[in-house]
Amino acid sequence: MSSFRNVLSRAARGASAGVLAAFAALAVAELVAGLVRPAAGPVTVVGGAVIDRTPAAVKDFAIRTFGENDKAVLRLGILAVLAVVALGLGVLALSHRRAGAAGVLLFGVVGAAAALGRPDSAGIADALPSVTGALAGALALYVLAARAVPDSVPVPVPVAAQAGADGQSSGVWSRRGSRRGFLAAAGVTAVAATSAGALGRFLTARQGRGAVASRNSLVLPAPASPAPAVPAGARLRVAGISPFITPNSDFYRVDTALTVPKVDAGTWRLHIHGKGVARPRTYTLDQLLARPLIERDITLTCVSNEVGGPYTGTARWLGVRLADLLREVGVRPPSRGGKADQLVARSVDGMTLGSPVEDVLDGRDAMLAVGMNGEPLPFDHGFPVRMLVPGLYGYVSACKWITDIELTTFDAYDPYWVKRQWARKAPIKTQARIDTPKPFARPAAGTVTIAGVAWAQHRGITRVEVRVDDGPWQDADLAAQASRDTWRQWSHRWNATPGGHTLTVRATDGTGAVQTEQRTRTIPDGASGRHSVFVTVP
Ligand SMILES: Nc1nc2c(c(=O)[nH]1)N[C@H]1C(S)=C(S)[C@@H](COP(=O)(O)O)O[C@H]1N2
Ligand SMILES: [Mo]
Repeated sequence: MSSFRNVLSRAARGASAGVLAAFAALAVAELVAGLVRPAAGPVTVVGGAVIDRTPAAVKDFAIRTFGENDKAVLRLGILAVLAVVALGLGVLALSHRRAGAAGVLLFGVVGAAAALGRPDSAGIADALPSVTGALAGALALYVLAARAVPDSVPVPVPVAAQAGADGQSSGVWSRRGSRRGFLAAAGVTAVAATSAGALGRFLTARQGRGAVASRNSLVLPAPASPAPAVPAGARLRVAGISPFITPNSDFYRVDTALTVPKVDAGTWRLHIHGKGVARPRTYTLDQLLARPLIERDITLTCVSNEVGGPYTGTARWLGVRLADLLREVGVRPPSRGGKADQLVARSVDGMTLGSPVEDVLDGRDAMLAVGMNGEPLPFDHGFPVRMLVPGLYGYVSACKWITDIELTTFDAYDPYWVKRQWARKAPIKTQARIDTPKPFARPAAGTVTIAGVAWAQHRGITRVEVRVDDGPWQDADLAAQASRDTWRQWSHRWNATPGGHTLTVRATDGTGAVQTEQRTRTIPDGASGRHSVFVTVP
């Protein structure tokens, strides 16, 4: 019994040595990342590598299931895997100290490889956080494992070697094997690691301060071309309907960035170059802001949005007309002999998104946006500058933290998502969504208002119809259309009768095409099908 307990406490000490060593490794890595480049931290780079290698279907599942928490879930997953491996390495280190320490170093190699393989890697220095972290972790494990050897297997040391100055023996057992020795070493490791981690966080926060200050001091100029007034009838007064303008704090966020890029507006640059660019040019933010700005209400939609899903929103965007910049550097549309048919936008974190040059130059309000709903772009939404092309899903148009525009061809280059099973071209599909009643709601019998939004950006919405169960399609009341690039609210009064009912909606776009009934997945170019909500009238 007592030997069983000994084995248990031995294993527990091994395991805690492993976990502490892993903690020390991550903390030191965090500190070094704070000094070198926060985005080069091991959890961030490994997470980024995992995101890039995740099959499209799994990624889509993650976005669907965890929504905006997808990144937190990934981080927790990585930490959980690390914790389990650390437990194992700690127990291993009790009997094989070198092997345990080597195991920790191996993780450093994985982290370093991930860091150097990131598209935004700043070179060899990016390996430093992982390497130094692993060295610290290996050392910690080596030292802790030595002290974790339980009392029942004492290490005999010649008495003379431990004799004090007065010749008195201080004991026959080495302190290495004592429980107190282990606890002391563990305590020192924990305190040192916590301090290193805290200092790392502080340094990281400080690095972002310049960007935060540059955003706080940014004064957006008034638009030369203000947004057309939203017609009074564009906003329906129905409880539970999506507001016409989505507040920034509620605006969906979809991207691959594990740490949101904090770009300093003062040092930000946009480089435009590539095929058919007669005069390649680099712009500063001040140069963009000095140009006439346009202001437009535009609904942005994510290709990962399922039928009835939440990844769509409307904002009042302020920005530079992209077509003007492209013409200035000599770009012509393919239909007028231009050499490039694809515009590849690249972000500071190495994301690439490709849009058809023809669409960008066809007169629509494609822009490099600097403002969102009256304030500079929030960091989450691409500060200082992002691209928007009305009518195209975000992944083929809406590059956040943009820093480079390259004119090329669809034949010559596949951007990030296209390399991962998504379509090269992806105009937004016509969709109508029921916002109220909610699925499985229990509205009282009598008049119930069914309402929601419908979108078919750049084609516009001309009709929305609602059907109850297998009944006839009935015209919903349409709110006034603000523009064909925005969604349109609709509502329908229904005389609800007791029982279970399926409510279905469909929209017709400006070309007269009725939203298809055909259900498709989000991959490769957006979900189609009609939104239904089941309710029970008690
Ligand atoms: N740099 C960068 N830009 C990006 C992405 C990204 O992952 N990285 N995701 C795109 C996708 S898929 C969409 S739907 C929109 C979402 O923009 P939002 O997060 O501001 O709503 O950004 C686009 N721009
Ligand atoms: Mo998206």
